[in-house]
Amino acid sequence: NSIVKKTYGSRVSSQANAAAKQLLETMERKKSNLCVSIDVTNKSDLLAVAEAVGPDVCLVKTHIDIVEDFDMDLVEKLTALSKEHDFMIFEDRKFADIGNTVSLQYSAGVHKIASWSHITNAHLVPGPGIISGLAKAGEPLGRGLLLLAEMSSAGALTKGDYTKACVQAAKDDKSGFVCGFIAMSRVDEADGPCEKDLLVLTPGVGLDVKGDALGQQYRTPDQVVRQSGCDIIIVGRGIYGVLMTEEGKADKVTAMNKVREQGSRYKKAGWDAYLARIDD
Ligand code: 5FU
Repeated sequence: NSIVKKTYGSRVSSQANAAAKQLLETMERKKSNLCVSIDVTNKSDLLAVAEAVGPDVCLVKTHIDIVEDFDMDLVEKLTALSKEHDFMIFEDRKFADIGNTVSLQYSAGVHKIASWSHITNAHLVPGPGIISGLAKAGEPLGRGLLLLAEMSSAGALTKGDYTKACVQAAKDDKSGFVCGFIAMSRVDEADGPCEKDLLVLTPGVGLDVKGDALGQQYRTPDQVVRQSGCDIIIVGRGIYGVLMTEEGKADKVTAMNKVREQGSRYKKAGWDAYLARIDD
């Protein structure tokens, strides 16, 4: 009865959270456990990548505060693409303040994240008040929250008792607003089967390189999904990285074709790893 043996579709009915339910349905329908992380600094590139990989992904992840020409038109266009191509949106905001402050950061300001992002995430450093603060803004809108139980970067302090406390907080959350984790492994089943069905989303995924110059560490979709039991692979530069090269900047059309190719390559690798996991 371990979660890693269940199909994504069979887990839909055990979700208390509307966003998690919709995400698992989308994964099953599109046969995709791929989330693309579009970490580009202008609107047109962000929308172009979302358009190119849209058909292959279940989720698009943003860092909305890095977009230099951000406006609500970007949000409207991204939302339209999410409907057209059937993907959800995850703002990787990594909230980390007291409940009252994060509630405002989530709902107000320039970005009004809660109004358009189906899923967001938070560190548990401030204690469980951060969950209640975010829930105040996100729950009425049917949003979902992921706790950062583990990180992919070298030397991360998210380990041991801290990771365990994140898992416990997710299990203890009665509201159903917490729907999973950012983690490198099946943290919710580290000490045996978990009654609550939670999602594990995992960044630090790459097929061609092992890391970057700033501490990022990559593992393959097979290591992440089959060997470590995570649910969703998050891939950034492995997919859109060509846009950052001189050739990519000079010839956007060829570059976008490469982005599309990498999207379908990672989609297949992620899904093959999942099929192997439920079959193993
Ligand atoms: F929580 C985390 C983490 O532990 N590692 C990460 O890399 C989040 N990330 C994000 O995933 C990071 O902020 C990037 O947006 C993305 C990884 O991008 P990459 O280009 O695939 O390295």
